[in-house]
Amino acid sequence: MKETWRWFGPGDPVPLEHIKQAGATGIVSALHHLYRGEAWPLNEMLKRRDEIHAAGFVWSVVESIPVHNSIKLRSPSHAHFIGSWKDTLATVAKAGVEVVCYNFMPVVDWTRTDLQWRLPSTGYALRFDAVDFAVYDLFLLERKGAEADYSEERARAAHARFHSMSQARRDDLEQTIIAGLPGAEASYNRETIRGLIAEYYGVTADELRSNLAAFLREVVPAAQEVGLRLAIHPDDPPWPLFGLPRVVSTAEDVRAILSSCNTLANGLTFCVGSFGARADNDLLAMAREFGARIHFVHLRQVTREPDGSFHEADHLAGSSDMVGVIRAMLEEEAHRRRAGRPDHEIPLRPDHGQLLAGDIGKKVNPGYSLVGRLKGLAELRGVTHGLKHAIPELGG
Ligand code: DNO
Repeated sequence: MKETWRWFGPGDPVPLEHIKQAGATGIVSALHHLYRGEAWPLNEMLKRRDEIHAAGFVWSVVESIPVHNSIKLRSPSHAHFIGSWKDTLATVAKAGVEVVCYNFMPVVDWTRTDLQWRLPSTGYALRFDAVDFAVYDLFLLERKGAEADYSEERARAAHARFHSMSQARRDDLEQTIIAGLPGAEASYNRETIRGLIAEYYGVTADELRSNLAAFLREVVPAAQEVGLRLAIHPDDPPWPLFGLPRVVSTAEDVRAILSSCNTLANGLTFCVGSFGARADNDLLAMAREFGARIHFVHLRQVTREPDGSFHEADHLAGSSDMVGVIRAMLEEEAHRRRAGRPDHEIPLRPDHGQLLAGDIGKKVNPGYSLVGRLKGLAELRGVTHGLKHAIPELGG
C-alpha cells in the first residue's frame, strides 16, 4: 500500500519535512482556499503540485473537491456547479493526480462534539457524544421539528444535560459542531446553518440518493475520460444529523452507489472509522465486497459506546478489526497485481491521530496533529510488514 499523509497546504502546522520523517511518500491535499464550488485554476493546482514534488513527494489523492449544495439539492444552479466540478477534474488530471475523494453529506461534513476528550493515557481524542449532539440540536439550535428525531428518553437526557452545562461548554459545543473541522467545506453560525437546513426541508433520502446518482452520471464519464478514479467518502457519523438524510452510510448504500454507474472510475474511500461507527457495518465483508472499487483507504478506529456515542481510539484498538481490514486490502492489491491492474498500489493514510506528547497545547488542526498520526502510521506499517512476512503471497 502507498503510505500517504493529509497536508492542508502551506498553512498546515505540520510541515512537509515532518511528513517525510513519518515515512509517508504520498501527499493528500486540496486547494482549501477554493472551496465554494468554483473551478480550480490550473496555475494554482500546478503550484501546489510543484511544492509537493519539490519536497520529494507525489501528490497521490485530492481530498476533497467539495460538492456544492445546489448539486445535492438539484436546485437551479446545479448545472453550473457540476460544470465547475468537471472542469476541476480536468485540472486535477493535468497536475498528474489520479484519485479524487469527495463526499455527499448535506450541510455538515464530519462532526464531533468534543475535540479534546481526555483519555486514561493523558492524551486527548476526538469524540461524538450522542446526548451532547441532541442538546445542541434541541436546545441551542432549536431546530424546527427536531423533537421528532429523538426518542423520549434521549430528549429527557439531553434536557437534563443542557441544564447542567455551563455557558462556556454550550458555546464550545456549538463551535465544535458548526464552526467547521479541518477539511470541512463550510463553517456556520446559528443563523446560516438554520437557513441551509431549511433548504433541505422535505428532501428525503431517496431524493438525495437520486441526486447523487444524477451527479455521478455526469461526473464519472468525465473522470474516466481524463484517467481519474473517484472515491466517495462515507458519512461521518454514518447516520442522519439535524434531520438531514445521509446516503453513504451502509453496505447497502455503497452497493447502490457503485452499481448506479458500474465502472471502475466510480469508486469508494474505505474509511474504517466512519463505517466502523455503526455496529451493523461488517467491515471485513465490505472490504471484500467492494475491494475492486476501493481507490483510497482511511485507517483510523473508533470505540463505539452503547448509546451511539464514539471516540477515536488508538489505530489498532477500538471496535473494528483493523488487522483484518489491512489484510483484506493487501489481498486486494495482490489480486490487482495478478490481474495486471496499474492501480495495484492502494493509497492509505493514517486518519485522525490523538493529541499526544509535544502537540498538547500547540496550535494544531484537530485530529491532524503530528505525533498522533505518526504513531498511528508506525503501528499500521508494523501490521503491514508483519502480514507480508507471515503470508508471502501478500508481498509485492
Ligand atoms: C475528516 C475527513 C473528512 C473527509 C471528507 C471527504 O477528517 O475524513 O473531512 O476528508 O469528508 O470528502
